[in-house]
This record gives sequence, C-alpha cells and structure tokens, in this order.
Amino acid sequence: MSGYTIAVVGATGAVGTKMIEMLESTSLPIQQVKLLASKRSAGKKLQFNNTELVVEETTAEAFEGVDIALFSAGGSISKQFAPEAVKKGAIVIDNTSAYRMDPEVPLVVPEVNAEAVKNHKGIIANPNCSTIQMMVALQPIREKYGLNRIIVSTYQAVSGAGAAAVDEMKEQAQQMLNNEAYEAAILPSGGDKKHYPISFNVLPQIDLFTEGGYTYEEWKMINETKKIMSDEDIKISATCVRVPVISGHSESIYIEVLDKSASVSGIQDLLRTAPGVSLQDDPTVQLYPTPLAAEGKKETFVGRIRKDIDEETGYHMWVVSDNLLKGAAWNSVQIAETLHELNLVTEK
Ligand code: NAP
Ligand code: 3JN
Repeated sequence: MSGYTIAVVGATGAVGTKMIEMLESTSLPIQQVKLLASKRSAGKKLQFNNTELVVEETTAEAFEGVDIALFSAGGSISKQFAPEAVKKGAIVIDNTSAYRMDPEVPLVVPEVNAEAVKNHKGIIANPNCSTIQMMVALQPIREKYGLNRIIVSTYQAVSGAGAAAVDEMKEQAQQMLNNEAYEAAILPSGGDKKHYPISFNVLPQIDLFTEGGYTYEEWKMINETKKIMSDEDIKISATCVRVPVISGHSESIYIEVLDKSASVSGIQDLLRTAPGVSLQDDPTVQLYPTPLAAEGKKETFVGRIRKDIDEETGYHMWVVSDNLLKGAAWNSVQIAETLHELNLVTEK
C-alpha cells in the first residue's frame, strides 16, 4: 500500500487533536499516522479514521520512516526534535514560533504564498493564528489595490491559550454565576506575575509584554505579516485582546489601500471569490461573521466592510476564523497538501 507516513507531535493537545481530525478529512494519500506526545501520554489510545492508535513518546527514533511531521508541542520541543526529524528525512511543518522568523524557513499561508514551500530546507513554519486569518482576508485586496497600512485589534478566543485555559474560564463562569469565590491562575499569560479572570471580562494582554509596550503576540502579527507579504515597509500595528469565547478569533481590521479606485463593492466582489474566504456582509439583514458560527469551519469569514469616514483610501472590516483550524491544524495540513500537489514529498 502506498501513501505517506505522517507524524503528529503534540497529538494529545488542543491543536494536535484538531490535526488528527484534519488528517481524517484530507485528500493526502496516507499510509500510516504516528501519534507522538510526552512520556506522560505514551500508551494512551486515540482514534484515527475509526482505528485505535497508541500514542508514543517523542524521541529522535520515533521519526524513522516518517515523511511529514506536524509539530504542535511548543517551541522548545520543535527546537529539540524538528532537526532530528529532518535528519531522518521528514519534512517538518511546525506550528510553533520556533522557526517562523528564520530566514531559511518559509512561513506559509497557502492562499497567500504557497510557492514559498519550494524553498524549504526541511522545515516549513505555520504562522500565528491571528496572522493567518488576517493574511487570507487581506491578500486579495493587496493584490488588486495595493496595501499601505494595517491597524488590527484582535478579539482572541481562550482555546488559543490551550485546553487548561478553557477549563479555567468555564470554572470561573460557574463560580461567578453561583456567587462563589473564583481563582485566576493562567490568563493573561501563564508566564507572567499577575493573573486576571477571563469570564465576563476582556484582557488587553496576550503573552508577555516586550519592546515598545507591545506584547509578543502583537509583535508576532507585525513581523509575520511583513515576512509573508514580503514587504518590510508595510505599516502595521496590532492590539491583541483575549475575550471570553471558547473558539474563533475575531479581528477588527483597518487598512489603507494604494489605489484610489477601490470601493466597498469592489472589495466585496474580490472577497466573494477569494480562496479560503467566505463573505458574510449584509447589514440590511444583520449578516456578519461571529466566532460561534465559525467554530468547526475551515474558512475565514469577512463582513462589516465599510469605508473610513475621513481617509479616502481607508477601509474597515471584521474578520473571523476558527483559531484551532485555519489558525493552526488546517493551515498545517493544507501546507502538507501543497507539498504533495507540487510533488515535493518522497515516500520512504
Ligand atoms: P496543549 O493543549 O497544552 O498541548 C500540548 C501538547 O504538547 C500535548 O500533546 C503535550 O503532550 C505535548 N507535549 C508537552 N510536552 C511535551 C514533551 N516534552 N514532548 C512531547 N510532547 C510534549 O497546547 P496546544 O494549545 O495544543 O498548543 C501546543 C503548541 O502549539 C503551542 O505551544 C504553540 O507553540 C502551538 N500553537 C500554535 C498556534 C498558532 O497560532 N498557530 C495556536 C495554538 C498553539 P502531553 O499530553 O503528553 O503532555
Ligand atoms: O493565544 C493565542 O490565541 C494563540 C497562541 C499561540 C501560541 C501559544 C503558545 C506558544 C504560540 C504561537 O503559535 O505563536 C506559541 C509559540 O509557539 O510561540
């Protein structure tokens, strides 16, 4: 039987679980799936296409015979094991930030820069979830009208911070509704000193603060956008905010285009047929995207497109996508499909 051997590293996690689901629905020829996680999960059983698979510990040897390895077990695991997987002949598609800004590593959103996979030297990086959906929505506009400036504010779901953060939010909500004492131990960032409740709240901090009063999440959006769009000069600023939503990141995006002939209807026409985009934009019938409706879907949904009041070339829009699918697992599997379509994977 022919087909690829695909490893999922971090298979028991929030993203890894979705990767398994995406592999179940892919058109890729698959001979075998290997599920890898930490030593703690070794021996645990998970389903793939109604077959029970046993989770193995992630070791260098585990990548023997693997053609494609999808990593989502955190940056330190990618740093440790991605080079080992490459040495064993696998192509690594890495969902962490470990290699995203490495000039030797393509950073790929297939709807935007699929061809970049051709330059890989063993590792291809999957961008941050908030960057991916913004790129899918803006690329068609950029191609037609040019893009000069992006100002984005995100409304990010709690599942982006991992399964434990979702559990904490649910527990807080129940405690608050029962008028009981509640605790906050994870958000806004497990690595920071203070923690705030996310239930019935909004937190203007995702990850730790760094240069210029921006957080790492905000810098990821800025730097990754410049790399994916191959445009160091594009003006971009981001404010990343956590909201009490389980899945689905939303973004309010302001752009300035170069071409003065752009219009709301012109942008709507472009997005109606753009790859990976679903236009949901009709205020007369209250049609616009919401995270709850986007959950479980692969598309990036766009609505509320309108012209800025003062700036002739300025437009606003609302962009929503499932952060664990297009933002992570689906984009990674799409990269694997792109490699396959371009005949860049060799079966062992
Ligand atoms: P999670 O739910 O906490 O899952 C973490 C996974 O990593 C689990 O499968 C865990 O296995 C595994 N792991 C932990 N330590 C390990 C070790 N020493 N060796 C091998 N595997 C180990 O986290 P998540 O939300 O799925 O996120 C995982 C990573 O994906 C993040 O750290 C981030 O880098 C990346 N991510 C990317 C995006 C994006 O924007 N593209 C979004 C979310 C996450 P056990 O069950 O055995 O502990
Ligand atoms: O918080 C979110 O909504 C997205 C989080 C992504 C994330 C979480 C932990 C570590 C990342 C990422 O993909 O940028 C990382 C990381 O690998 O740096």
